[in-house]
Amino acid sequence: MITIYGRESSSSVQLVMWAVNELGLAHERLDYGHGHASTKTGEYLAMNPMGRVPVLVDGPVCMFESAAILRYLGAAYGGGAFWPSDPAVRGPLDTWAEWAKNTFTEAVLEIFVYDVRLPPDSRDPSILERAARRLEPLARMLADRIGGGPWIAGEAFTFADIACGHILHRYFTLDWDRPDLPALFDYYQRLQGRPAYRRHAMISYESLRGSY
Ligand SMILES: N[C@@H](CCC(=O)N[C@@H](CS)C(=O)NCC(=O)O)C(=O)O
Repeated sequence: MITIYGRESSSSVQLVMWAVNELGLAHERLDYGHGHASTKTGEYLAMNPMGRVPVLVDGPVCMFESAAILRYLGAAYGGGAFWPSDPAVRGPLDTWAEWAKNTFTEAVLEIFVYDVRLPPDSRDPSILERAARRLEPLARMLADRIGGGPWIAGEAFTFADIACGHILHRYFTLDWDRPDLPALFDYYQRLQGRPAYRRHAMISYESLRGSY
């Protein structure tokens, strides 16, 4: 049985929860992090010295960093198309997975912090303008990569779709001046055809409003 520690409102937890459910793995999720059980206890810090969510425990395996957890799940349970065994196939997909987590998601989260986390009276519109200028070309890159898809790899749904897609609910629901990118919007619509995406990656962030 896999245990995931982390609140479902965290985008990093959503990435892991979507993956676990997409792969049909038996698991439980325990509410830890902002507004829930503390991640600063000695017991939790022994699992993740960063004191962040998520943590995944699978028998003797204990991990943090959602992107690493996704790769672990792919290697351990993915098989077939989801986690291609050929490095020449997996490597280029992993490029997009890495880029999505470290570059694209970080840029979306900059707008998330502005639009959701900051109390309205401490928002400086120039921060939003700068964040939008950073995100727009990245969104174009992702739209160009997806093209007609249907998925990042083409016909096969893979771990790279989880890395790229988990943050799109926020990308498309935050209040900012999004560029018109039909390929990206169509991809987001296709993702919504996957029950695990709808249930685990389209979570309300209302409980986080004004929480900075
Ligand atoms: N790079 C880490 C980021 C972890 C992280 O910053 N998690 C946030 C939520 S997305 C967190 O723990 N926030 C504090 C809290 O919930 O107590 C990962 O992908 O796992």
